[in-house]
This record gives sequence, C-alpha cells and structure tokens, in this order.
Amino acid sequence: MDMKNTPSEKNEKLDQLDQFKTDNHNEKMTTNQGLKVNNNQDSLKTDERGATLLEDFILREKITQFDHERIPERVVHARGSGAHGVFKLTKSMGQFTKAGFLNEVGKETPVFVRFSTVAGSRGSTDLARDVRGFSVKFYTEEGNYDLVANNIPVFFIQDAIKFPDLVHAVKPEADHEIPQASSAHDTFWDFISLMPESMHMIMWLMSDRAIPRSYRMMEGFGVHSFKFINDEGKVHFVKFHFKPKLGVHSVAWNEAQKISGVDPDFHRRDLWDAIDNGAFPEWDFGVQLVPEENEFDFDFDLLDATKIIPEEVVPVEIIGTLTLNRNPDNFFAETEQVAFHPGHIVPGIDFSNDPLLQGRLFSYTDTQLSRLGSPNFHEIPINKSLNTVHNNNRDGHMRQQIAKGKVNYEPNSIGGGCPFQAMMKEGGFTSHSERISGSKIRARSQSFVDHYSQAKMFFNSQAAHEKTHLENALVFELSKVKTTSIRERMVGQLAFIDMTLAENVAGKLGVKVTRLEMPNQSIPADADPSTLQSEEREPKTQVSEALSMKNTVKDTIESRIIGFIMANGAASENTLSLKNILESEGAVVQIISNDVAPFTSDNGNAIVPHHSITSTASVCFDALYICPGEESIQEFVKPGNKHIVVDFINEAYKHCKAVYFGEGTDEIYNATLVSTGKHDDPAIITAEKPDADDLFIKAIAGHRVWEFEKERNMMA
Ligand code: HDD
Repeated sequence: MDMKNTPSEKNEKLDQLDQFKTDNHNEKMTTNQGLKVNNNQDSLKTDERGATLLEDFILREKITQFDHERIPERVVHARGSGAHGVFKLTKSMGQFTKAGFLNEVGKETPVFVRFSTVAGSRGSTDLARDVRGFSVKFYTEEGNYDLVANNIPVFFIQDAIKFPDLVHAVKPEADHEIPQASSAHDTFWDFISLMPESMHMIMWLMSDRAIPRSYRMMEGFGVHSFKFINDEGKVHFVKFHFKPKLGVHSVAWNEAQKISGVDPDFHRRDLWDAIDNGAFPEWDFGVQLVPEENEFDFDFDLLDATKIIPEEVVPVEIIGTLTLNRNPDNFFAETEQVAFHPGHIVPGIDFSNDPLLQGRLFSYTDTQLSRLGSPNFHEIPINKSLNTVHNNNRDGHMRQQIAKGKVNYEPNSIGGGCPFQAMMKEGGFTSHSERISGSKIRARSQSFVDHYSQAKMFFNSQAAHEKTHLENALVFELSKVKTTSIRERMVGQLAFIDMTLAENVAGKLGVKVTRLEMPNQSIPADADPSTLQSEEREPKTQVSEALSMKNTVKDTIESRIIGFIMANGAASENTLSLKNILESEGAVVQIISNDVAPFTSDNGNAIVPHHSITSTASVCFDALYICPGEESIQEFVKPGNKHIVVDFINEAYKHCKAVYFGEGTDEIYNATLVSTGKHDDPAIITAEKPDADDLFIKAIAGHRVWEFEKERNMMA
C-alpha cells in the first residue's frame, strides 16, 4: 500500500506524551505507592476461611481505584474516537493572520482530533442519524488552538441560550430515558417544529451527511465566522473547512440500522484500522475569507450560525493538509480526557460576535470542571500545551506543576516582576479591538430572521436520490413521533421549504399540509410580529454544487473493504490476481467463507478466512466478489448454506454496492436478485464483461450506484 504522509520523524506532542507513558512489560506488579505485590489472588484474612481484614491495604487500594474509575460522560458528544496527526501548511496566510502555524509554508503542527456523535451515550452506536463532531486541537508554538467543529456547516439555533433546550429535546425523553442515540421521537420534533431557525440544519440532518460511511469520509466545518487578524490589525472574517481526500460518502439508512446491530463500533474500528494499516486519513484544510468592510455584502448575516457562505459566492481556499497518522495508546487518557474549547485561541485568530459562539465560550471550560473534576485539567498530558505554563494561577485538586518560589501574585518586586506580560511583538495575545456602540438589549437582530431560504438552497442542490433519501428520513423520523399535532406542524414547516417535499411526507404520515402562521419562538412576546416574522425569501444562490455529496466523489478505492466470498477449491489464479490489483490500489480484501476454518484453494494453498459468512454481514463491506471455482461454489449452494449467501449478496445489491461474479458462479448469480436487474447497471460485473476487473474498480471508486437504487429495490 502507498505509505504516503508517513508520520513525521519529529512530533513534539508525541515526544511530550512519551514522558508520561508506562509499559508493564517485564516489570513486577506494584501498589500505587510502588510497593511490590507478592499475591494478587487472595485478600488478607483471619485464617484461610476467615473474614477479610480491614488492614488489607492492597485490597482496599485496588477496590477503591476501581470504584472511582468512571468519570461523567460529556453532556453532548459523549461517544467519540480520537487520533493523533499533523497539520501541514501549504499556503501562507501571513497576509491575513499573524497566527504562527498559518504563516510558514511547510510548517507542521501536531494535532489531536476527536470525532463524535452528539446525542448518544458513551456506549451508543456509531451509526446513529446524527451530527458528527470534528474537534481538532492544534498544539502550536503559541499555545493550543482548538477548532471544535462539526460535519455540518450550520447549527440548529442562533443563540446559545437555546442550547440546553435543544439538547434536552434530542436526548432520550426525561420520563423513561428512551430512545438512545436517536432524534426520532416526540420531544425532538416538538422542539424543532417550533423553531423555524432550525430548518436549514434539519435539511442537513435528514440528508445522508448524518450517516457517514466513515469519519475519514466526512467534511468538517468551524460553523461560525471567526476573525483572522494580521500584523497591521486588519480583520477578515473566516470560515474553516476540512475536505476529505477520499470524498464525502454515506451509507444507506437501512444499512446504518443494521450496522448498529452487527458492529456498533463501525466508525471507531474503521478509523483505527485505517491508521493501523498506514492508510492515513487526510483532509484539505480551507478557508473562506471576507474582508471586514464586506461584512454586510450578503443576503444573510455572517454572525448567524444557521447560514453558510455558498462556495459560489466566496470560494474555499485550500491552505493545508490534516493527516491522522497515529492511534492513541490509551483511550481514557487521551480520547476521553481531551478537553476542547472554542475559546482556546492563538494570536491572529479572534471570535466574532455570533451569539452562539459567544455562549460556547462560557460552556466548554465549565463542562470540563464537572467532567474532569478540576481547573487543572490543562495539566492532563493530552491537554498540555507544548510551551510551559507560567502564571500565578495556583493549586486546586490534582495540581501537578510545582511552581517554585514564594511569589504567586503580580505586580511583584520580590520575584523580579515575573512572569512578565508579553508584548504583542513577543506573541502577547491582544483581543482585536472593535468599536461597539448600542444599548443593552435582550433581542435578536432583524438580519437573523430569514429561516427558510438556505434550507431551500440546500434541498434544491441535492441530486434526485439525495432528495429521496432526505424525504425518507423525514418520514422515518416523523413516523416515530406519536403526537399528530407535531407531525402536522413539522409538515407545515416543510411547506416553506418545498411543497412537493411537504406533500410527499404528509401523505406518508396521514396528515394534511397546512401552511403555518410561522410560530417563531425567537420572537419576544411583546415584539411587533410584523417586523420579526420569518420572511419567505428566495435564496440568492439557488443551487450550490458543493452541497451535494454526489459532486465529491473521488477516483480512488483506497481503504475500501472488499469481501471475497470463497471456500474450498476456489480458483486461486483469478482470485489472487484481482486481490493483488485491488490491494495495489489501496483497498482491503477480506475473505468470507462458510466458517473460519482454513481451507485450500485449487492449487492446494491453505487460506485462512477473515470471517465466516454468519459472523459478519454484507453491511460491513463496500463491495463483494464471488470467487470462481466450481467446488467453492458448490460449498455455498449446499442446502442450508445457499439462502445465507444469497441473502448476503441481495443485501449488498439493495444497498447499491458493486458486486462482481467470477467465472462459473451462475448458480449463485441466478439465485440472487441481481439476475433480475437491469443489464446496464454499471456496478454489477460478470466475468464475461470485457475489462471486468477495471469495471469493478471503477464501480467501487464511484462508491454506490444510487441512481439504480429504485430499480435494485423494486426487485426485492
Ligand atoms: Fe458544543 C462539545 C461542536 C454548539 C456546549 N461541541 C462539543 C464537541 C463538539 C462540539 C465537536 C465535542 C468536543 C470533544 O470532542 O470533546 N458545539 C459544537 C459546534 C457548535 C456547538 C460545532 C455550534 C456551532 N456547544 C454548542 C453550544 C454550546 C455547546 C451553543 C453551549 C452553549 N459542546 C458544549 C459542551 C461540550 C460540547 C457542553 C460537551 C463536552 C465538552 O463540551 O467538552 O460544553
């Protein structure tokens, strides 16, 4: 496999972490106090059958530590997976920001990235329909910079004061704690149907973006407008983007539900295995820049987190590459204890007045206090900045740093005035000074009031199959809602986005489409409703190509998992040759047989299967190859086996995957739905097709033939 972007020889963060690592290999067991333990099997007792003694400090220490192993899970984004990596700058942003890690082309900055779902608990499935978190901690020379991003570029709400309401609504319902890791329930849709500002986000959430094929195949967005500040103090608004080199891909919803049962760790495993195999996930890092003086050039407010800047209006400039190239050593120490905060910034980057961002700036430190238990969470190795901390903050639970001397205040003369404040030219952080005038007011800006136009733009920009998936997702979710009035109100909201969508959904829910009188909870009770009602505006950008995943397909099969179905007597020559071709293109071939006992191919070679066909499922593969070899085929079509292999292939077929039938596999082919399908389906490959191997590779690179979905499922 192409080992591109091999881990840098030098990664300062990994070197720093090494100082904290222990390895039990060849070591004697000790207590926490370093005392060697002679017997870890029996507690200390009055005699062999007697009661255990309170004196047994070894027993007490072990049980106490165990009793306190768990910490509170994150209130949102509890389920996550992390990896180490490197950010490399490919284009200097020196003209726009003084941030050191964005100035010198070629500069490498160590990073730790954590991906997550939002609603589920720590042990919930990876494949929930949900937003995915995409948090990046850059360990820069000027301190830690955290970009706490999502895989969706907008948010449900415009103001942080609504965040607890949103999260309460989506989490399991308060009385019976049902359902886990799912938005398909009454409280979520009750809230959403009363929040027109969430409609743009809902379009994204109901799209296949919310069921990614892999963390490695999703985008990341900083969501808010942030600010870049250069040496002269000049300001540009900036939106951050991560674009995966493998393209943006999803699974089918039916597939997602099945993966949740077969392999709830699917995304975690996929990330781990890819890094372990040297298929390092990569993203282009890009920025959209808007000079401060152009702030008001748009038909939406740059401070409104429910809006994107369409890429047709301001293109994304690619400025670097993010590569993940090392798995953590310890899940708890690294992935669980890592603490992100949008307020961790460096000189050259500043906040905008986006009211959602402003509220976040409070929430993240606060939550770490209850999760990690102490304001000293910055001293946990994964959270430590590369540069040593020098200040007069002191003490507290679990303090690690030993600050020398008697001086812990400033100004001081006894300590020579240290630590000194840094001047700007020495890297001292100064908040960008902004002239603000106005009166204190608890209200929302008129410029935040258009809630539907970008929802329309998103829907209009989807390919036909993407629109169908989005509609089906709405039907699925709202079918789980028991309260009819919520279904009706939600359909009423959809009517402002697309009438056909609303009617189709309504038809399947058995409700009528009634256009709402725009109940808008963001309007204060005593405001003049005529000024603050959401307007029905047409989007200025009608269609944005960047919004359809269809336009992100890349010509690569790297890291795709291809299942080879084979048993005793499989034709070794064809199979090996295809395996070599696929692996040389970076794909991963896994052998599926009737059981996991080794078998022999037609040339007498022993082959050890990765899976038995009953211990895995077709949803765990990107494509299937039914290997040739008469004896092998006969093993699969034996009574008792046949329906298993047929169901396996049928499922892959229904999920629009590439299926390749080797020579002489007609008996299986004819028993599957594939035989009843259209002959121009490019992802069904049979051995007699010219260049069959190439066609298979092309089909895998195309990810799925969604355009044949209807046809493939009609046969079912
Ligand atoms: Fe948040 C975690 C992303 C709005 C409050 N958030 C959290 C994580 C991500 C995001 C990726 C997981 C961090 C990790 O991996 O440890 N959050 C977002 C984005 C938002 C957003 C992209 C909108 C643009 N969040 C948001 C608001 C609030 C919070 C408005 C509160 C006012 N978020 C939190 C939190 C969490 C969190 C409660 C839970 C765990 C944590 O912070 O460390 O503070």
